[in-house]
Amino acid sequence: MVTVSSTEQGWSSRTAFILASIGAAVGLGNIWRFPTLAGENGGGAFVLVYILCVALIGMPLVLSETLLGRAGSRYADAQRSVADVAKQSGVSRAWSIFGGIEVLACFMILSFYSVVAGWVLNYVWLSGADFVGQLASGAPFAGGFEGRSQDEVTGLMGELFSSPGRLLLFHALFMAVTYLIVAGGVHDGIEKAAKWLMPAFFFLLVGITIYGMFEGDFAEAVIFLFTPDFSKLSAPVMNEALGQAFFSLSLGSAVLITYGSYVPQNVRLAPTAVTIAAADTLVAILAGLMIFPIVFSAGLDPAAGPALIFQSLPVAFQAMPGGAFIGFAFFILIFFAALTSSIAILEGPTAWTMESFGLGRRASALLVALGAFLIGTLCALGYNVLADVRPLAFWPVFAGNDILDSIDSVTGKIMLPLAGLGVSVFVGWRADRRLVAAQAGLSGAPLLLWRGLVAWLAPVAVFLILLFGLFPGLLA
Ligand code: ALA
Repeated sequence: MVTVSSTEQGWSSRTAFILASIGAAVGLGNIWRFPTLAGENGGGAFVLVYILCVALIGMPLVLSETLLGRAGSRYADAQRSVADVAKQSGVSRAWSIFGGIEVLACFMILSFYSVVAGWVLNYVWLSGADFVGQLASGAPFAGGFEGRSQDEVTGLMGELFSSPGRLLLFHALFMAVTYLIVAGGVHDGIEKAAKWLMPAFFFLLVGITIYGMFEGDFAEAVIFLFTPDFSKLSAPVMNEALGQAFFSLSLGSAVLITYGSYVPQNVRLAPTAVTIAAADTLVAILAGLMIFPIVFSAGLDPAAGPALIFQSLPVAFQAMPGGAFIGFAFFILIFFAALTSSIAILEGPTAWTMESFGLGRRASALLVALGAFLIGTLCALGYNVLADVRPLAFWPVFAGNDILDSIDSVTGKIMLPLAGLGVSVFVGWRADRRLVAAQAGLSGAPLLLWRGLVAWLAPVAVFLILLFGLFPGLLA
């Protein structure tokens, strides 16, 4: 048996843990998925349900998962951490099945995450070449993609999707960078990357949001994001919001348990969990406030779906002063966010592989990265040679999904909430109460409140939302 955490260095400080965890949380989920879903589901109503899901279910579960990781910190992998806590609590180790679901979900997410991050890299490349070209021609403040028609700019995404080689090249490149960082270890790889990338990310985020305030239609964006239209709410929309909260906070996906296992015992986990959840939500809202002013000022459709940031925004950047530079900075920002998340998503299954097969970090990370790359390849081919494939055609709510969307839906709408359900029941009802309270660092009313949310609200809400979200016919 290889005891991973005994052979690994943990985080060097509380700040390092917070930065790495915020890095894990803040990613494509915030910048790509959140604005897309908010745009498709009517804006304010979705945002409200999302915030409630984060505050009442997500935040308490962030604490539950990190404490499970630390309490079972003889192991870094999620499955064995849960088994260890079950053992310490004198209950069946079968509860570790939920840790196992988390590891599997994490692996599946990595496969498509890297494909979408590859699209981002493609746009970093295109917008970078565009900006350098403008710079060379002595017009550094020109709009983006000058000299190309609007159709040509929106067509860039179609060009990418119809080219398996290009999709796979950037998918491979992104996975390779992720691998190199994770292979460097917790301290010298993951922590160092977070310390550089997160401040750069925040700088770019605030900078572009301020730019949007002056150059975009900020007022309309605020109305869109904060005026709820409750007629837009339905069980599938609530399932979508809950799944998004899980995805964005990296819940139910082994990440927080594994990152929690590297936390020193003297760090108080409760305030840390609040910081992580609050920062992640703030970034999602800021991302909305960064993107929608630009979308509205260009008269574009906020419900454009997944193409919103890849097709709509480059068109908007065309007409904006300094658009070439802002476009380039925007895609770099998404790249940084995606990278700190993919590192965490690779780390979860890597810890499991190290433990399960007694392999070293580099070999384990390589195995996981290669496996996810292959599944990701199918996702990428789902836009061209496998475009007709609908893996979940038998299931009405997922019937129209292509390969990438199918994996995204199965993980985001089923596996993550299911694992979260298991974790909430385990921490709320089965794990040793004193152990849990001591790890959480809570007592008195805050402990009661947290316990109530984890033991009662989370299981009931997650169960109902899963049931009616997946089988909306039950409500009819
Ligand atoms: N939590 C990561 C994100 O939001 C997966 O992108």
